[in-house]
Amino acid sequence: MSSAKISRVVVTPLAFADPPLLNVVGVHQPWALRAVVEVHTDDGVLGLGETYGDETHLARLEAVAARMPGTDPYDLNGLRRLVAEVLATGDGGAGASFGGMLDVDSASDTVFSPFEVACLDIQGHRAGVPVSDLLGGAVRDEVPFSGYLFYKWAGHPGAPDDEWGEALTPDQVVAQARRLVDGWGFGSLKLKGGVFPPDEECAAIEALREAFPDMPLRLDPNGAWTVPTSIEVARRLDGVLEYLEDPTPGIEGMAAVAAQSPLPLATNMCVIAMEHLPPAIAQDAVQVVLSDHHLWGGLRRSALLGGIADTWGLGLSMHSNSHLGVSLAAMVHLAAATPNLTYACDTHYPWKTQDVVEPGVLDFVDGSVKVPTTPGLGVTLDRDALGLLHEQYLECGVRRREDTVYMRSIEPGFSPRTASW
Ligand code: GKR
Ligand code: MG
Repeated sequence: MSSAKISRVVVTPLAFADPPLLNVVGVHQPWALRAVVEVHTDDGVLGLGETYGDETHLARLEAVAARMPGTDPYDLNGLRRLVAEVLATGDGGAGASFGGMLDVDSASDTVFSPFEVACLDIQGHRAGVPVSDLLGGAVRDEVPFSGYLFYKWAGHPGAPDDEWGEALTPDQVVAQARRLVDGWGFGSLKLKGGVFPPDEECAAIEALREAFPDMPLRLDPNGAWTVPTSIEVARRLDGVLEYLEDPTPGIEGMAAVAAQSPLPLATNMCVIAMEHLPPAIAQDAVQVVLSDHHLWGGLRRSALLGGIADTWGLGLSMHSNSHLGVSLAAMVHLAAATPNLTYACDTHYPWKTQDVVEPGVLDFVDGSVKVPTTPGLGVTLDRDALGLLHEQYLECGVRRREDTVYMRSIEPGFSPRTASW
């Protein structure tokens, strides 16, 4: 037992402007939702966490937050039990779904995660050490990220064009890549596919290869293709991609592709919880797993995933969703302290124009973020920005991520393209 007790927990839902980024299930809404969790202790320490902001998730976060005062910020096993107890009595259904693409059977990992991160932030502040030290120590001083390319419209329908402009053709994708490489220094690139027929997306990758001869490249159609199409693409892009991410849905489908693919397959869709690892490993369905502390139950469980991946000879990369600086800080500490996380991590960070942490700490230099060495996560909440993004949440009317619903408001006949090419 430590001497500190949790005195107060505040969950603040936030909305920040998001461009019309296209994917297999539709298009990003004008507002992306997140929630920032503040855990305060009776000795005046504040810990931060960040997670999804969908309303079902928020209700669960609130229910846990209400039960945390009086508990010990070092007792993470107790926190896990508390989350399980609260979820067992809740009425929001057992599972969790975010954006129509990521579905998990149990919400306990996603609900636990931001509180665990906040408790680790507290522990770091009290001990005077960075969170990476609590995870075993940083094995790298900076964490490389990949530039995340999206097909996109010039602007949201009815709104002025955004600063990125349209990206629907291979040339426009290359122009977007130049902007990401020139502005942030990224040394690898990932294209979000599943938007156009595979031949067009392969052409975009080939155009990127020509424009950036030495750049590691990835393509992720979020399960848009059948098994035969996936094998065809893998053969076409052999020697061009460092890995092909989720070409087809499901562990069995991925195993059928992997059996004939010259390229390694990666996933953040068919292996997204511990229970998916045994069947995926048994079938050799994937060669690279994308970790994500928001989904896998926090930083310590994600570190455990790193150990499992290492034991079974799986590569390890990191997944991202639209996020703010508290999440980025946690991702950086985790990646720094995970020796076998050797692929550049994904991040949506360049796509946002607003943040809730004070600037400076998480700047990208040569595509990497320096691991903060100050106590805890190393980031400070900007209270004015938090207030503004909360006001935006109250005003915007978006209460859950619904890429398909939004797309149908623009193209009424739209259907998600899962396994459709
Ligand atoms: O932001 O549209 C998006 C992405 O497609 C995201 O939702 C995915 O979860 O980035 C993710 C991925 O790698 O699949
Ligand atoms: Mg993916």
